Amino acid sequence: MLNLPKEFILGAATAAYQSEGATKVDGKGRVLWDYFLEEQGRFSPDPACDFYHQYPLDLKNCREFNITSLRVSIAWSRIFPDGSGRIEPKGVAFYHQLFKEMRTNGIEPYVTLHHFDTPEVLFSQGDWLNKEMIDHFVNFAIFCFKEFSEVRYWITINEPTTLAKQQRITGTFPPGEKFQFHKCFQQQHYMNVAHARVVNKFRELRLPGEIGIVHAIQTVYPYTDKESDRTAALRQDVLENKFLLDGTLKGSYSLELLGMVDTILAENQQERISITERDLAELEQAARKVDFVGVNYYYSKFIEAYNGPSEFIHNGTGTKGSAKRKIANVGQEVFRNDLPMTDWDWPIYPKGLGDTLKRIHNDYPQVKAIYITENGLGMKESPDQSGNINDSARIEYIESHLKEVSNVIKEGVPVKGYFVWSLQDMFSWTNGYNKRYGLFYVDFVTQERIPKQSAYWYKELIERKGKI
Ligand code: BGP
Repeated sequence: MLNLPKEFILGAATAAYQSEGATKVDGKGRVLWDYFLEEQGRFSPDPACDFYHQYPLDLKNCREFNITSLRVSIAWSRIFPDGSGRIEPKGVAFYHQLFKEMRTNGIEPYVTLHHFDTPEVLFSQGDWLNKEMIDHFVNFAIFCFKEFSEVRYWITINEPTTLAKQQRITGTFPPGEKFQFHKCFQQQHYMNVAHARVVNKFRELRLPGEIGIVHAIQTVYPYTDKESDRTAALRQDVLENKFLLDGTLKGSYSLELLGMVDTILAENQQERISITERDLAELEQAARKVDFVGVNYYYSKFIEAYNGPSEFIHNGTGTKGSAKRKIANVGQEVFRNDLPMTDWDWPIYPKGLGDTLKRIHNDYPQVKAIYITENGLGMKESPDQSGNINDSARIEYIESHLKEVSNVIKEGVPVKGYFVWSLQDMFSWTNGYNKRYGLFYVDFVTQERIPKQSAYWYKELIERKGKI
């Protein structure tokens, strides 16, 4: 039995590069992924689910299925093809049309400014490791704030942890670097500063609306109670979560935290990162001014001490049991046999979401509102003989995570909404097209949409105001 507050928002989420397709039309500039995917040759971001042309259909589906809040992102390189300077009017016009169509269908846009899609020109200049990227990002953000007055909810950056980790540690995001801990932390810091500068500008310009950031949080637990496992879990948490959470929600890094960062760097023979007084002042100011934090949660990690060489094998095909995740002088992930696992080796553990929400509330009490901005289950799916998609596992997944949300709300944690990832099937950055998350099935050849069983369930949940 689910019992969410009646004003609780139940929405869905998308991201530009994964859904729009149309990467070469209407003057769109290239992004970091274009070359990386071309070189890999595994799959193409075109046509994805062709949201660029099919959005009226997707928004109509939202309306018919009671979804009145939708997360979308603005592709930076549709507006500024080179990341800065020249503006592409067709890109600007597209987002005006999109927001207009959303309003016509009674849908509130929650808009992300950076969802993994740095323009190629800026990527080639160092991406988030080049401090000038921050200036360009602030300019892009200010342009969007002033231009798109249709938007009331802004998200600065999606999942800084995923970007930093997958670009610099696991090698699964472009440029594909591995175990560059110094770069990972430096990039995290610069993204914290970029987020802070955008928030501070937003307030300085006295713009209407609300602004926040979206963090992916994989809740980290020690595999056993041994001290060595507890230390490993703490380090993993610093690497993935705490440095970003403290930087954006507390607005400072404690000496203890910086000490742990230095230890991880020193033990991996890498230099310390640079942080200026001015950066810290920006962080401190922004943490007081942020309106909400978004939490993307998919799975938790159980970490055991590990001192061998770093080894990371990405399961990007859905071949269960093929992943390895070991980080030297940090820890290795243990896959527990007692927990259900997705085909991509992500343990399903709803309690991790509840624990993370409580942690945010306890450690960052000034956070006024939390949204689950992504949560969902990736599966290999196809219609059955009668053309239906029975995704009861997804319903179970969503329901069990929403139960955790409902429990922590009763304990006083200010969770205001939940956005299922994803509205429709789309392309997954490192897994391509066979990892489907949508409430709506997409035939990527014909672009036909079919509501899955989960879409009907979600519709009813919204109709019954979170009580089912
Ligand atoms: C988050 C991203 C999304 C989406 C989701 C699912 O990290 O914000 O863009 O991709 O994860 O991940 P994946 O596609 O790797 O299964």
